[in-house]
Amino acid sequence: MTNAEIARIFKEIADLLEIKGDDSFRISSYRRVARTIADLPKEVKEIAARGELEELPGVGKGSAEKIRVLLESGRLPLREELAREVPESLLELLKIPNFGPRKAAALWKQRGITTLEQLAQAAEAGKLQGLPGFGPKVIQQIREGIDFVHRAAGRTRLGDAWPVAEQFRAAVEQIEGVRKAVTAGSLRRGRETIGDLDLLCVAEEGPAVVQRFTQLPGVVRVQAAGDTKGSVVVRLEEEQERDIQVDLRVVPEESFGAAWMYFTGSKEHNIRLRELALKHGWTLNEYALSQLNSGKVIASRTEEEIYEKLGLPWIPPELREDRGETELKETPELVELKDIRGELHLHTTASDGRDTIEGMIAAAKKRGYEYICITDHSQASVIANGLDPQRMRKHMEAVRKAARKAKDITVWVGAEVDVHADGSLDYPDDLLAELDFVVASVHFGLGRDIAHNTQRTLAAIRNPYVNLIAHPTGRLINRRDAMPLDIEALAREAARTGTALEINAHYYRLDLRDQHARLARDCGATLCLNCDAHAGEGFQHMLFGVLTARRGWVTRKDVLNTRTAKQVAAFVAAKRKNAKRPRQEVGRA
Ligand code: DGT
Ligand code: CA
Ligand code: CA
Ligand code: ZN
Repeated sequence: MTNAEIARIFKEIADLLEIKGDDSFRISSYRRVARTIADLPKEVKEIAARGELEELPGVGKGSAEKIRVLLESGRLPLREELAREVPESLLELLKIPNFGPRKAAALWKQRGITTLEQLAQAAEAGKLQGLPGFGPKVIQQIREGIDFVHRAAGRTRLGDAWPVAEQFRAAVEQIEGVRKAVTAGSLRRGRETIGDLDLLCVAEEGPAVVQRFTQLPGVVRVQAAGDTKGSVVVRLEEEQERDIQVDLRVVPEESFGAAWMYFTGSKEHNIRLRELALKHGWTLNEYALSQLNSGKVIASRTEEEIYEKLGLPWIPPELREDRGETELKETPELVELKDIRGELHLHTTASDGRDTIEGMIAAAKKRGYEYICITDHSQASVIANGLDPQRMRKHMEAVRKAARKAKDITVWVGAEVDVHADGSLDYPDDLLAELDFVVASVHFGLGRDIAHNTQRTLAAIRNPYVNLIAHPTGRLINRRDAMPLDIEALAREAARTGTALEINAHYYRLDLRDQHARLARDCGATLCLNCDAHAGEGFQHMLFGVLTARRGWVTRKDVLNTRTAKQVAAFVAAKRKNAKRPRQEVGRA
């Protein structure tokens, strides 16, 4: 069982208990366990094997026992018992915006409604009238909400949400009377997927601004329009039809810092800060940090002031997840977009890219990069038009020729070489030795068990010519799960051998993900951020890689491609010095 599956079961238990009307303390303890497990950088299975489940935050004796039962049998008696007491289809209803377990309970107990379809029919037929808490406005919201559920199933990838957020932020800033507009919520924290978009603006006339907001181009439906907040639904211009909700809050200048902090979240981070405030006899909300008794304001205008009063440095939004950031003594120097000097994993028309060697060099120069390494696919990637050794050698000449012509940029030639199921590489060592930089990737057979997957990648890391493991887990967000891997073992070996691990910056991948990147860094591994660009525009995704790295507490010095070309060459040379001579001789004979 994967962590995600276990977390889902705990969340469902909490929801079913709440619908049933159980004890609220019990409900929130199940929710806590679900969150802990969902965020774990390691496999629950391993933690259980070491007998360390109870060391996890929020996991007590009872929860630990339930996790063990789940791991052993794949089933949980409590979950099945609840399914006999409460119709499971009610869980579907909870996907409707502003619709919680209590409303679900009312529909079920008082109207016998148990599915989304029944609810849709009842709402259409006017059969919800007279139900307490279901006034005409709520019923209308539910009707629209069901529609929304159908088109917004799941969360939106960061890279799909980002341009919409920026478009709306800029449009809000243009509304008369608005002094500034910023993004907040999970988008500002750089999460890999986004539930809804949160915007905040400073203006005196709230209602007028909200009115204009609900009329902006791109809005397909208005969910709510109040004096200081509005909520609309926007259609994403994607090949996949999808809607996303955009929330706007209007605040006065003097509450801006407090509001930005509050609506940036995360909820868990906010709770920590409120605990800190309480210790001083203060309270913290979206308006201000103030005295509990007198209500006297202590700080409210900027985030910096509020953190300072709480005895904290300013905490970058990417860290605000209650993962130890409130223990920080100073703001860490996390990697920034401007620190990135080049990329070491990209493609051209020689394999499956859409731009030529010269085209990619020009795009990299336009971005201000000091160096790039062109890494087309090896032969095993047949669908990606991978190159056999002969074609690769010709391609190497072409790149070297282009490199000599290129001005103000260092151009290396490498390859993205497949790692076979047995851990061997798709090119012989003598060919690898001719390349400037070698990227190794697992593209096929990701479904094997953790031990096999880990051994396979470890073997690649141990090859003296391999400099980077690309998209280590192979996941595709919302499409394909990560392959099970012992990230800690890989990171230790990567650190020992001088091999970099990628944070693939493409927003479909973001692999290593935030928590894995943090673990890798803690093990001393060097990370490398690459867009895996298949065309010149591909370089624009670097921002998402940087956000992911920052969420993993990664600093500039942890990242290979923040270093100079000379330093990158030295990184490669240092590993090659350890190349096993005899093996090389055999390869060349
Ligand atoms: P999302 O939209 O699911 O990707 O995640 P967020 O973090 O953007 O969550 P959202 O949109 O529900 O709320 C935005 C922020 O507002 C959230 O990060 C923290 C704050 N917030 C919302 N509800 C609560 C709450 O009940 N308590 C506290 N302390 N903060 C809240
Ligand atoms: Ca949000
Ligand atoms: Ca929201
Ligand atoms: Zn690639």
